[in-house]
Amino acid sequence: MNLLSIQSHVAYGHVGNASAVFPLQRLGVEVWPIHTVQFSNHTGYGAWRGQVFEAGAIGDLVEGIAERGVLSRCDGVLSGYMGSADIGAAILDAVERVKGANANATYCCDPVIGDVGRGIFVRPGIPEFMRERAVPAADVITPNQFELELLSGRSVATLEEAVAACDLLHRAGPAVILVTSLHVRETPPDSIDLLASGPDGRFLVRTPRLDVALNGAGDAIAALFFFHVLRTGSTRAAISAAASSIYGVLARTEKAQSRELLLVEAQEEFVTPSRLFPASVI
Ligand code: PXL
Repeated sequence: MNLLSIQSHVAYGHVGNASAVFPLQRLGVEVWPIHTVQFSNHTGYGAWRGQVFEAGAIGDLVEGIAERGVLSRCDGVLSGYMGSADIGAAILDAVERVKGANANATYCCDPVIGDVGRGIFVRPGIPEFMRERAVPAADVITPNQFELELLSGRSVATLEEAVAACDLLHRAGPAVILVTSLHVRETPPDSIDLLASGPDGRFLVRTPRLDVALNGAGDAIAALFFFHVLRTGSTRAAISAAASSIYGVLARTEKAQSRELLLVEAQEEFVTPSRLFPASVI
């Protein structure tokens, strides 16, 4: 499997491509990473250095890959943190280009906008871009609860409301949706839910809530979920595999009290998760 992964990169730690690329490689994927920004570290630290790349740099790299004659072998595009709406437009151009070369290629958009604790952490214009352009162009999306509410324009306090918000987004385009970090009325206080909705049905995975304050887990789970959707064609198998792997990594990270995901140390979790969480039908 060959995947183009267009997202942020950090030198230290694990968010964006620094969170998505290695798990995919560990699972045997040839990843073609293109970085939208290169920062010293993730923005959750409050301070960082580095650059947001010009939108033109993305098209340039895609052009260079096309010149190698391999674009038709690209099975999918994964995008995450965009940096600017211009970069978003360049990503959608890349998706169009890949789909032009391989009609079976799939686009997974992780609509990175913010989360419940921090609010919106991307530049102005990105939330609108995600809602109006990126989500309609995507085959798979992986919003967290905060992003699901923002994209659907609905509040999500119950499972039924989460499903209704997903249905609204399905109508906008994507056939497969994974909602991460979901905590609704039905979720016990010591748990966290993942909800997936696709052509084969709607599925829930509930895992214990871990005491970790981290960035980048969403980027890894989007990559894992996309991989397993492509590999199995089953939303149910994909949510269970992705949730089990990420839980294993987070459990190790919690145990070590690490501020960064222990992706490398816990890499076996991508291949054989220590604990399997089956998905239930809802
Ligand atoms: O995990 C999302 C993310 C991606 N990229 C960068 C970030 C963050 C979250 O903090 O800072 C650069």
